[in-house]
Amino acid sequence: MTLGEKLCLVFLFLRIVFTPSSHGNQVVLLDTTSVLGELGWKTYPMNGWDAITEMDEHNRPIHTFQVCHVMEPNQNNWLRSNWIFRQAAQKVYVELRFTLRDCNSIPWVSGTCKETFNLFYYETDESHGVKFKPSQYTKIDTIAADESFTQMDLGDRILKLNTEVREVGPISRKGLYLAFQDIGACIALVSVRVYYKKCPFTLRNLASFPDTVPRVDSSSLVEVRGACVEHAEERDTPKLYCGADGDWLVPLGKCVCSVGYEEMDGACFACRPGFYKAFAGNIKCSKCPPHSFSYGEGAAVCHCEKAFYRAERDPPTMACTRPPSPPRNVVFNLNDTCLQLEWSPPSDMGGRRDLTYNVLCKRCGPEPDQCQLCGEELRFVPRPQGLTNTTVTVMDFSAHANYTFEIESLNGVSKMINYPRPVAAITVSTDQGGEYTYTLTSDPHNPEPISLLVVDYEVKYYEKEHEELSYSSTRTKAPSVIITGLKPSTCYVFSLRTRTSAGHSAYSPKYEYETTDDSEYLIPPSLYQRQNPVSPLFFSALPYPGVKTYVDPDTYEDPTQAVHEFAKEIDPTRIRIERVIGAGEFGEVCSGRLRTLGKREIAVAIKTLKGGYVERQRRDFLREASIMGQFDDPNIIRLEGVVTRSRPVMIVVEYMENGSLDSFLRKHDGHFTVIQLVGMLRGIASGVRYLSDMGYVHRDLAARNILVNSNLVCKVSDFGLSRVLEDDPEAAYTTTGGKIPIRWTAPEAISYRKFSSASDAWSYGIVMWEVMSYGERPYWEMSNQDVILSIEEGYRLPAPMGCPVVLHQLMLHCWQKERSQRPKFTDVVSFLDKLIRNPSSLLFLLYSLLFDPSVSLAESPGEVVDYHMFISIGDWLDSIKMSQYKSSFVAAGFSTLDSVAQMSIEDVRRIGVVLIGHQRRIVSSIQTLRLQLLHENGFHV
Ligand code: ACK
Repeated sequence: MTLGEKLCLVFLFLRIVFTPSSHGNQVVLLDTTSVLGELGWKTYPMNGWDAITEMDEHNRPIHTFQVCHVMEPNQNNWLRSNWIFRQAAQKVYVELRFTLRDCNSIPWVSGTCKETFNLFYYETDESHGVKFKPSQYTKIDTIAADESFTQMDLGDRILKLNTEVREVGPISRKGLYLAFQDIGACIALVSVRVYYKKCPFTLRNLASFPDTVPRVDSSSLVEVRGACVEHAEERDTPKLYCGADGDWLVPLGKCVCSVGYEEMDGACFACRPGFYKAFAGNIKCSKCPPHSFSYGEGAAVCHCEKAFYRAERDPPTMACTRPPSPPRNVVFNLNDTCLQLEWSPPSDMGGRRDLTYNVLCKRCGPEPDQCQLCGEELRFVPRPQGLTNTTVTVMDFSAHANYTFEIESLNGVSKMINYPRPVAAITVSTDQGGEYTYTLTSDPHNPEPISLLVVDYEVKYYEKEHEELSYSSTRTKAPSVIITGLKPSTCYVFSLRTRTSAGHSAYSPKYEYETTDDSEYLIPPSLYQRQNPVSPLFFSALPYPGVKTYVDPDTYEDPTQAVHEFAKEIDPTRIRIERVIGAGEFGEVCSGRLRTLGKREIAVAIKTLKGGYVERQRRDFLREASIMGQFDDPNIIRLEGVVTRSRPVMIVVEYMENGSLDSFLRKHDGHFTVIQLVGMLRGIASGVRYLSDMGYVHRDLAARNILVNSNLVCKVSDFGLSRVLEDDPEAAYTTTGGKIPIRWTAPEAISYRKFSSASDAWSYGIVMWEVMSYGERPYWEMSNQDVILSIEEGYRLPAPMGCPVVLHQLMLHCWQKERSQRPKFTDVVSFLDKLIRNPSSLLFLLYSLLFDPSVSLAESPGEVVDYHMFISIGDWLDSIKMSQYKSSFVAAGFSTLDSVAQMSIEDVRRIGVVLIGHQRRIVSSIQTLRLQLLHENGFHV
């Protein structure tokens, strides 16, 4: 083949539009499409690879390398890059764009023509000039084309460009060379891009995070501390984690704007004149309160206008105030025993409410200037100073004297002025002396209680253990009420208030009452008699109406009795232990056989209690059997029986061939279809639904506590209430003293031990995440403390790779902070059933619709869900981030998913998608769509 022929194969590249594929989180170390001068790459031998540089329409060079010795045998042509400085990279990505010619399309080359080439690298600390030793190079991969091109394609002038990316690393030398080995293919290498990923500089929560290079090991994250932006200060240490793909994850902590600064678009700006901010925090600057001002920028407080003040304890948010004007309308009322002074409040309170009055007494002689302060002889009721009412009574006057009373009004800022305070004065003369008796006047501020008409009573009650977080209440017009539905043996707190024509009274003091199993109970009438005008109420507790519920074995005085109530005793001669499969808290776990009474042999797992146990251990060990024995559900591990009358003590349960779910998934990473995984999740949800219907809260749902049998049926195991947590290696002590598997547990259960089926729902969401990520550790290697913090701040685990959005939405639903908003297990089961019946629904983003129990999809087998009504072409294009083509699709008449599923690549080009990357993305989504429409039941990720 002549050079001319070769070039004819490859010149068409010049027509290729280069779409830059760099992203914010890539640092490019080499990009042949942007090198303006000579590339200077070396070829060995000289006549192997050809470097061909053409100019594009902007007169910029396009460097390509081509080789096409397909007719000659034993080719070994090398092309070596320049030395590439690695900068901060620990691992680099090499993106190659090339075309490879299909050997079938070239006549007479069947023995010699190849369709691959090899990519190599060599790490060195410096450039080696022209020296090149292939033996120093390490092979990265053999590169083949996804799409090779044939003569016909050329005739159509359609060029199939392949893009392949390979990872190289870890690398530790200063730089590296790349080398391309051709062994007889027809290749044109159009561009080579070498880059590494970094988490780019970012601002989050008013903290800046520097460019950070991820760890080489893709499963671990780099923890990065942020620095507060200018005029901001730390609240909780701001942190982000840099993930392997250069994405920032899990924002924790934050900075807040300092005093005098407010947040705007991620920065802190000084408050404008006339505004202030007195506290650090994410609040805005406020306008200065009345009678205050700030001249400069960044004010922490506003200063008071002249003649206005702030008292020592006044907050900076309060208006500036001034002393009050004097009291008005002073009058007196003298009877034969005492003097009563009365006045009206000042017309100007100075803007405050802390008004008091002082009464100053002067006793004067006949001349006005012969006044002196009254001594101790007068009595003031209630007192002379610090009066809050506008009246005072004065007694014990001397006969024939003139008294002047000055009444001054004061408030919190009166101290701030030292000029004479405004007073109101009155002069009183007496003409009679001696001892007086007096009668107490009635206090106008303590009027007789007014009788109001009772409208009804409201009784509020809640379980003492749950504090006041959730309570029930009932109203009654009658002065007694019967409250039903109380749980037996539970302590309740009652409190009562009255509604009168004037509104509600305050709640009465709390009254505690513990229900028994059966008795009716009357609360002693005297209890509420203090709560006038409330008549006594009577309470009557009735037992909880019942479906079958779980019985806590701890309520049995003799735990052995509980075991025998719920578990069969097995004759140990019927058990054959075969091998040890693991270690439990109390002893070994073995597999073996159990001869049933029908003489059949079944596979069982046998948990043993090791010798030398103390009674408490025996009781704890058997507690699990007492619990398990109460359950009968296909998704709960089945108890066959116990051996308690001989040694060793054993618990015999059904055998689960695939062991625990977490290790099973890790062993089979990526092996299952989404539908298979959803099937497992459905089983778990159904098991927990059964438990919650029984009133049992598991408290330790986690993939490690789910067992899997040979049919991939998942069953919930590990029962034992608090004991379970003691024995779980994941459980950590919390500040409240409990031991809790933090990563799996709902926040309210961690912080105040509020365990419920809703906290089980949270854990179930974590199990979903474990399943969809094939046993990845929730929150990776973050510390427990950071997990708690990040949950508190609203962070939730992202969707695992390949996990359909609807499933992640279900997880997020389980991780609602407000526990009443989490889904009920019965709804989870029916939701997952819908997905299983209609695998195509996994594709769509309409979680709320699918979750709605009233929406049923394809109830009868064979009926295919009509999701077309749920999803538009627009939704579909949005979901693959190709929204810009909406109008092109519609204009060309592709308005339903069905019609899109029929489209070919030519159709996609014809409607105006020119960029090759976009064509690829759309076509690949169309292929998925088509697959889903065709194989409703064989859906693979
Ligand atoms: O992950 P695994 O193989 O599954 O290792 C643990 C080990 O015993 C200690 O608990 C396995 N195991 C527990 N119960 C059963 C069971 N019913 N069937 C099979 N394996 C079980 C568990």
